[in-house]
Amino acid sequence: MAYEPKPEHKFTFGLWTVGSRGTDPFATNGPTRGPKTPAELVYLLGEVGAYGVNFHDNDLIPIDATPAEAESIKKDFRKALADTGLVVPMATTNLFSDPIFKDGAFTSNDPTVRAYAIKKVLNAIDLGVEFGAKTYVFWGGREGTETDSSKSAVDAIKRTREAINFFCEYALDKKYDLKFALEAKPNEPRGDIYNPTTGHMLAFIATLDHPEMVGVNPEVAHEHMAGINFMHGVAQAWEAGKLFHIDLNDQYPGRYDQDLRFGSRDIKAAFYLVKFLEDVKYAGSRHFDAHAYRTEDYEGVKDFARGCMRTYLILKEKAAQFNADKEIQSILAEINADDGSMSKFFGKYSAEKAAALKAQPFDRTAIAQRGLKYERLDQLTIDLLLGAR
Ligand code: GCO
Ligand code: MN
Ligand code: MN
Repeated sequence: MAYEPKPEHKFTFGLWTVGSRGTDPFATNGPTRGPKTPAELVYLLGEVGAYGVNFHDNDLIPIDATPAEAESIKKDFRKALADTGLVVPMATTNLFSDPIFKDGAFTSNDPTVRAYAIKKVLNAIDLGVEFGAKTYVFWGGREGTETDSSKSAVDAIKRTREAINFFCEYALDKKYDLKFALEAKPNEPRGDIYNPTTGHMLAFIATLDHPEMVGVNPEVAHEHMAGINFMHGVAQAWEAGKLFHIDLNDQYPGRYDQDLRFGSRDIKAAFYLVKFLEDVKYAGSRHFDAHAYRTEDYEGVKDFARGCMRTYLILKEKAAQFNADKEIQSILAEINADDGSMSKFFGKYSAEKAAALKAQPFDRTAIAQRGLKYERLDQLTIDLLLGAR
């Protein structure tokens, strides 16, 4: 079967993604789909061919479950994993749904909220590790403000740093094989969220006690909400050795957080992203953090999940076609041509090099007049994506 998802593609979904009941962001418009248990969602994911399932602590175990209830849910979930062969590569904590987090978790002004948040994460890490998670995500959905009269933006960063440092030490102390991935988002559900982009997160990670344990989990929609080029941020994270996880979905800029099926909005951006991930041989999960339209029943949820994976695989094929296309490659070879005559000026600084470079004449006008064929190159890419090539 063409474009069939296989375990080696590492396609994963969150319990909260296929489990989304179609509640829309306007709270008066409630669910359009009935609830499913975590085990039922694992069977659904098994049916569509996913490789793994991720969860927030409370996707699996409700926040007010008794220990006996928790054990019985875990037992059913474990059985569903064994029956389907699905794995749990990533886990995370819900630090945003309960009203206690109305003004943040790690960044709350209230020390009891901050302490409760840290305790909740410690338990959630144990739960994730119990099911084999190797990546632990932090998304600070409520770590922000509506009014900047309320909080110190510097304390917010310091408190987040202290919390992440604490969790790194906890994982080391417990000898967990775990790394952390920080997920940025500019806004929603808060008016503004601290560390709003992947770039902010990368800078923040460099200030941690164990930066080697911490990377990023960039999400398509979040960077599109910020109006920036997602693939560029992913590439920067990759180059820094920090691309620990990725959240794939889609989003129109300037709208509320839409979580659309991967590749359903900006096919070209999705193509460059898939091409990048495949070209560099990114080995991590391809996690779809999206949900089906509110119009769908659970058959539509399966259509949604299958669509995410199918589009990824089609774009992967297009990327291979791009790399094999003689005309595209000859333009790329031409625009990347290097006769070596400038090599003596690059690389490590020396006084001689600087002096030689200052003495070198450059014909600015002639260089600037050269056409770069990017129009042709882009149209070839469009032809290829539209199936006309
Ligand atoms: C969102 C986020 C979340 C996180 C999830 C895992 O916009 O709501 O993307 O879905 O990814 O909480 O950390
Ligand atoms: Mn999101
Ligand atoms: Mn996400």
